[in-house]
Amino acid sequence: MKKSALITGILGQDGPYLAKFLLEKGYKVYGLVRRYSNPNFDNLDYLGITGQVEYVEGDLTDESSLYNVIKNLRSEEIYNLAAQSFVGHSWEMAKLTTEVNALGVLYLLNSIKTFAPTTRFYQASTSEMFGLGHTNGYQDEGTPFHPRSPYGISKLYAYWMTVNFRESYNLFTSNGILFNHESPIRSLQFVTRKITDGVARIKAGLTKKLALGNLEARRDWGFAGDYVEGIYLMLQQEKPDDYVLGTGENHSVKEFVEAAFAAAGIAKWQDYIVIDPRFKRPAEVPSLKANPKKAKDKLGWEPKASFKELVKMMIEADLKRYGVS
Ligand code: NAP
Ligand code: F7E
Repeated sequence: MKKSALITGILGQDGPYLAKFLLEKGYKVYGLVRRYSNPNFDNLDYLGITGQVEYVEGDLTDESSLYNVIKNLRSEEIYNLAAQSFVGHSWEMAKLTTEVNALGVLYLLNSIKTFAPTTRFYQASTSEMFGLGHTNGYQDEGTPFHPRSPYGISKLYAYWMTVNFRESYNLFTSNGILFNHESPIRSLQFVTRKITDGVARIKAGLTKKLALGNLEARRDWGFAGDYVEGIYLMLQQEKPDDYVLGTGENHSVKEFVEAAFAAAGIAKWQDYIVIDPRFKRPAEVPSLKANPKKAKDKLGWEPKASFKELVKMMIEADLKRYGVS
């Protein structure tokens, strides 16, 4: 019998990479999609797997829809990747962010406890929960949390609920605390893809400027395709636990800009960048840098793509989209 997995957030960035990974392992993959008149399958199309996933309808803000899906499927594994994941919007949409990212996880956990207690559950936790917290400039599983956005706070609730269901009901529930991971199918609102898309548009002669916010923020950027293996491995362990996934090095937004312009063969990036205060945040997370030692030691996981390779991969994909090279 094939193992089956349900992935929420199947239409986002990580959903398609994880689905592809699980399909290659022989899984039957179900993808939760919201009721849309016109769902967007572009990211699954990009990876060539749209027809290989079976889609089920449900919404993280609707508890009964999740009950039904979980009761009907009783899949061996559930990967909860669905979220209002854009930090920048979370101040204006704090209630929605909380309903999806925090309460949605409570609904999923309650459904698993009631209808599928042997199902293994993965929660997409985030380095945004650390916010200002660090241990000598790094963050690991023991670093204190100090979230700086409604997004980070909503994810912290979900993180602790995931821990609490493990401790209270003996369920197999694990958190992956993932640092920023990017790819050619990253949504355009996130800074990396906004930059690589913007640089490609400049190269194609479609625009002359790229407006950004805080260039000094530092992030630990890896490749999403590498991270889904770590996510999978967390659910294959003997016992549930929480793990940090990241590269262990960070770069500023400015360094990403420099690398992206250089990869596209454009000199003097300063001529094209304008600073627009609209893209700055009410409270910033200045620096995130993972210590992924536990994942390496216990899961045997390590990221493969370097920062330079990631930028190159994203720039090449965007240049191709605009028909330039
Ligand atoms: P993403 O591209 O924003 O995808 C999120 C998905 O969630 C979207 O497909 C969206 O569906 C779905 N969704 C939103 N609200 C929903 C609702 N009410 N019910 C059902 N589905 C809903 O995010 P990602 O980059 O793939 O990240 C995956 C997960 O990891 C997220 O939980 C994110 O917060 C977390 N995370 C990401 C990173 C990162 O760097 N990428 C790092 C740490 C943690 P639609 O397509 O219908 O809008
Ligand atoms: O911002 C700065 C911005 O929106 C990165 C999500 O996947 O990773 C992601 O959250 C940095 C911030 O990602 C612009 O202020 C400057 O310091 O790409 P981002 P994020 O906020 O780090 C975490 C781990 C998640 O969990 C989230 O779901 O870049 N920045 N100028 C800008 N950011 C954006 N978006 N746009 C700008 O113009």
